[in-house]
Amino acid sequence: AAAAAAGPFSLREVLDAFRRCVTEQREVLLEPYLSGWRGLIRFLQSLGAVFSFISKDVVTKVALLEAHRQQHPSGAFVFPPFGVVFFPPLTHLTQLPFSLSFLQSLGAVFSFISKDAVAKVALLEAHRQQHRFVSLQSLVQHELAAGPAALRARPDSGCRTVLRLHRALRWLQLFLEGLRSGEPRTSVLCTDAYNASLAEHHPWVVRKAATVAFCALPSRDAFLEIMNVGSAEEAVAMLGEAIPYIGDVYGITQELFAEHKLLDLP
Ligand code: 1Q0
Repeated sequence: AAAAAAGPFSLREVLDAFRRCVTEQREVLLEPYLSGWRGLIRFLQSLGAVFSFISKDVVTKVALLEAHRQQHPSGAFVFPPFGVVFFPPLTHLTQLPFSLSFLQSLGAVFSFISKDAVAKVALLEAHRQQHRFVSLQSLVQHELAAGPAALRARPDSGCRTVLRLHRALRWLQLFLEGLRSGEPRTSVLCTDAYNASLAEHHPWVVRKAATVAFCALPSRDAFLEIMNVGSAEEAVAMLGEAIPYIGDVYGITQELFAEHKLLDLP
């Protein structure tokens, strides 16, 4: 597990983890479930790192330009490339810091999402070790034993935490299906997947922030490359293999939570 935690993201690892999840008795094993999530989080962290790398670079350039500007206070400076890519359109040097803070806030959104996922995985890992839960079913059974009211009142229950990841897993399934379908605009794929899954559970401000951040996602080709499984064709083939396993884990969890009326845990 320690070795698996290092190194770059690989879709194969995530696929293997979700494949190991479901037993013949249709139980969802917690250990591979959490490893699958750890693999996904690594991917998300690398996105956050890209943004913070870019914004650090821009910070030094802004400082340099700011020094120039102060030396020549009257000089208007046109920056078409930034103006095209970022809002607000940049036509004057004094606007540069605003574009920069936009870039930094994108990085912040991605690191916010990954911090939330990291915290949830860590909480579940602690529950798993403390009670030696093997499966999701045993976790649910154990927490329900105290009664549904007590479970609903707990902000740190394993069940409500799994439910958050479960909804995000649906997003992942839809997003990966979209990538496989060939649609080149990842921001559209991601937004559609989000609107059909997580969005209804998030407050307005989170929905807006997420939707803006999605516009900055890498291209489809870049995604297929980041998967680290070879050519674009091989990546698409592996997606075809991975999606049913993720769908299976999602479906079993959905049924389990519906059966115990846990789908709306606060
Ligand atoms: C690829 C781009 C990643 C986009 C991730 C999409 C998810 C958007 C999430 C929106 C913001 C969520 C911020 C947290 C809000 C929490 O309040 C919320 C509720 O929790 P609570 O405790 O307050 O009730 N938390 C959640 O809803 C959980 C969200 C977890 C999101 C985990 C997303 C993991 C994504 C991994 C990246 C996988 C990309 C795989 C692509 C593979 C192809 C190379």
